[in-house]
Amino acid sequence: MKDILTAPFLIEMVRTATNMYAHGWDERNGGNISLMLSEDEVKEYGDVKRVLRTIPTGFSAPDLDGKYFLVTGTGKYFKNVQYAPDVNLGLVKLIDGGTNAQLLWGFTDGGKFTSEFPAHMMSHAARLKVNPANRVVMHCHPTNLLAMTYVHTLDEKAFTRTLWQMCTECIVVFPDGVNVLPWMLCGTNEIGEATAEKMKTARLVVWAQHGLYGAGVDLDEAFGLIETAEKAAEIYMKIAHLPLVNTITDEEMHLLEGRFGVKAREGYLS
Ligand code: 2HA
Ligand code: ZN
Repeated sequence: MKDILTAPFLIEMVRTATNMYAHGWDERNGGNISLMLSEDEVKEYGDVKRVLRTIPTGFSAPDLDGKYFLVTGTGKYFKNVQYAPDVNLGLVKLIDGGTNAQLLWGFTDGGKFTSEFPAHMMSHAARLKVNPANRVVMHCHPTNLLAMTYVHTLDEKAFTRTLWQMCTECIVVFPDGVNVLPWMLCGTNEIGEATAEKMKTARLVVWAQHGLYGAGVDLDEAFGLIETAEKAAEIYMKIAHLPLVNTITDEEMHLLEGRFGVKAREGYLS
């Protein structure tokens, strides 16, 4: 059996959490990541039959029954993941229709998965229906996107169009746009269900006055989506109070669609 600390998925998870912290998106215990793994990936690195603890999830997710997730722990700091991955991360398998999670590795201090586990699992289920290759859900508190939710309308089309107009690459990276939830109480099944609903039509979901969710086929895609949207929000926060002289026109957006083979969200361009 190989040491799980040498597993490429674990190394990439640690690097990603570290990088997100370095970007200032995950102060204190802010943010959480979940990465879906196959039994084949997991079994090389541990005994998948040896259950350390069984933890109730507080929700059901029948579509995810039997799936494995590497996930950040509740109350844990991204800053510390690289120094103690076995304390700050856990590997769980969902059973009983997703109502229970078997802990197979990690959370060695007696901890458990993130308080946002419902939003993560429900989002995984939603994204898998859109793209069976989806593996990652990522939540964080990117400074400029958060700031933007205080000064910009939360209308999804308007919010998306503003971000697209801030950098040429935006429409190429997230042609599906960003969906937006109003402020809601975090850590609940309700915000989980609302997030999953929004994940049906976009890989980025803003939580107003809180942060952002991103989904992707791997950690790089989810990180890159968030990075690109946050960059656009940074430009917006630098220029929002200044007279706008130039922009990227819808005609130019259509040129980008053609050049990069992407299709902007239906009805979002004129
Ligand atoms: O886990 O970011 O939304 C800390 C959070 C909760
Ligand atoms: Zn948060």
